[in-house]
Amino acid sequence: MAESTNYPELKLYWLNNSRAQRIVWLLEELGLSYEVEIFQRNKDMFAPSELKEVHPLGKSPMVIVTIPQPSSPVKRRKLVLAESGLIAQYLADHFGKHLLPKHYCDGQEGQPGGETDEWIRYQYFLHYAEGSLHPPLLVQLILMSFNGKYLCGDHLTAADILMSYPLLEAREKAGELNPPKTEKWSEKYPKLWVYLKRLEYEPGFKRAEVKIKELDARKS
Ligand SMILES: N[C@@H](CCC(=O)N[C@@H](CS)C(=O)NCC(=O)O)C(=O)O
Repeated sequence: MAESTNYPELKLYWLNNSRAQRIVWLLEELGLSYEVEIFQRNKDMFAPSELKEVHPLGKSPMVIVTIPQPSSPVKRRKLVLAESGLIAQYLADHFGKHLLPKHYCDGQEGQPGGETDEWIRYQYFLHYAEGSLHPPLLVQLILMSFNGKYLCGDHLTAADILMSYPLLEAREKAGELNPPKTEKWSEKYPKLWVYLKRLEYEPGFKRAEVKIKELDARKS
């Protein structure tokens, strides 16, 4: 991110072993500089109550965006973003146009029904990642219904980043419950298997893995 003092400052409230991992990926993917405040889960696995001081939801991820507003009397606007979907949407809208599919078909800008299929898929997955359960079978069926490399076509979008966490976790859990089961995953969900491998090869994903290891090693 630009070093200019007129540029928004970003702070991620990160909890170990949590959905906040994918926001690390998103921030790395966008090449933004950001501060991280680290929270460790309590023994009961809940988040420490201090997170409620950031936002009443008290869960991670949360992001605070501080935007300089030199002409206003307050000088700075502070936005507290909770819910992964909102965070992903806000960051991609403002800092990551390359992570957005084309919004409207040519000549149909702003018209209901003028949206591209990719845009509708994008919106769907942004909401689906948290709004519904995400059984691997359903995602496998969705992936089989088109030939793109990613959920919304041939390019990575913020929707892939949001969906990565529940899907990778489901694959890991399948292995934990019954180790040979992950092998079966590749046969049972071949498209999903290839898709997840593709996500894991993304340079931004790899950068996020390094960053998450570093955050895990740091004490709050
Ligand atoms: N729908 C929220 C869910 C946030 C959430 O449940 N975060 C979990 C971590 S994966 C958490 O903070 N758990 C600790 C707690 O519930 O105390 C989102 O997508 O951001």
